Amino acid sequence: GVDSGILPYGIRLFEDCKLAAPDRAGLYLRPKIDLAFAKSRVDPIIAEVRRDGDAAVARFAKQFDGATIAPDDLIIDVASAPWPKVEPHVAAAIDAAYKNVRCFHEAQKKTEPLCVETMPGVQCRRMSLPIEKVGLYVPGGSAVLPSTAYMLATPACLAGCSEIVLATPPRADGSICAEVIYAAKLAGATKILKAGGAQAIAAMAYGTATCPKVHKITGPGNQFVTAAKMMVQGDVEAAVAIDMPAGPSEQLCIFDLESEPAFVVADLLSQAEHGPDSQVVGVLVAPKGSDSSKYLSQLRSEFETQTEKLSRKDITKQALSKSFVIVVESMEAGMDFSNEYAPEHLIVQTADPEAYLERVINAGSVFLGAYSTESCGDYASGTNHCLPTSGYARQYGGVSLDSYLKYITVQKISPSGLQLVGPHVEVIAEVEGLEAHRNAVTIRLDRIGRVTPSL
Ligand code: HSO
Ligand code: ZN
Repeated sequence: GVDSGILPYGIRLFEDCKLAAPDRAGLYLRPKIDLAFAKSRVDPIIAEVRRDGDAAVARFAKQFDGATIAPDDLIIDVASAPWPKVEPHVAAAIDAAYKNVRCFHEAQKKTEPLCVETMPGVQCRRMSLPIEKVGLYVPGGSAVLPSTAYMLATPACLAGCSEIVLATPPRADGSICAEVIYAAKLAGATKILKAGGAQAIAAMAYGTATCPKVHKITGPGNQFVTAAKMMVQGDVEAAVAIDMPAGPSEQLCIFDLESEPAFVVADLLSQAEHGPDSQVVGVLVAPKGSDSSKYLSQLRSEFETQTEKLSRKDITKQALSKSFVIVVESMEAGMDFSNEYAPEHLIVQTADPEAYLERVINAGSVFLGAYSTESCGDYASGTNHCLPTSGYARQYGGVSLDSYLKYITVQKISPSGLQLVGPHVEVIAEVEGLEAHRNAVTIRLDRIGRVTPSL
């Protein structure tokens, strides 16, 4: 790769046609995160919460958040809590966003339960049931995220979960941000746990005197939250599921020499500002023989003018120093690169983006066209913003209604159905040497008779 210094803030620049395969493969990797270190830090926290329950959670609130909270005051019962004071225009915006998110997730309900007759008299069904108790993690830290509260709670509530515990770190005065409480109440969370980090994950996974034990934990978080989620998922005593491992936010934006440079840069910066470990990737489609140098210098000046105005410019610049732009010769090559990288967000800012949708293999969420900015998906268009990062878009989709459902199967076999399927069961049971299995069929067929006599 070449570091030509054309782009600012240490954003690297590569030309696809000049990359050796191993170097290109290196670009598919994310900035390294030391999860082993995170695990070594969270292990004792989880152990302490298991041992001391609420008292430990309160101690960690003091230690990590600087908040003094009594052990019996860690939970807010959302239904009986008053509506918090939120500025009217903020409440109106959250209401509108919630309405769209609810509308899109409600449409994910499958109206018809699945029912198939595999043989006459052999009926197989599948139905969905809510996971009874779920835990949602809403990060605090450098930004307050009411949007994550409604992104997680809305599908949980629509799915019909009866206990929806939303954990979020308290502020130093022990309080929870009013907008987060507002969003939690609007979207149907039942409890707010005033705790963050590994201690929140442990409290929800094992339960404490005040925090109900949940069966699944969803939501993003820093490396310690992620490590804790992975630890409790691996503990059979917790018997808890998680949505997916989460890493820093990321975005891959495909654009060409006709794309508006100001829009491209604005989108990339919107993800870079999330955190110092965020990574953004620009993929510039410039056919062989075209001159991209003028376009790249426009990108440069957009990066400079837009970044310097940001209040989070320090965080943003750190993320940009881990980011890069790659010039490819065709849209196909751009899509191939994106599929290998498997971005959390894929933005396609070229003409006729719809034509390339069918080429998407790996991406968490796709944004088509110059006006489908990622911020809309992050907040208000209706899609969920809890999405697979770190290349997990290869095997996971984002949070959806399904995240809070489990599918169970049902069957009903009539006597004539048993006459059809039973003889096959007898044979396979015999192959497996499981006589009692075979007997369970034989005892019945001996009673009702066989259609075709057994051999
Ligand atoms: N882009 C984030 C979600 C978010 N953005 C929350 C703003 N607030 C997910 O990667
Ligand atoms: Zn975002």
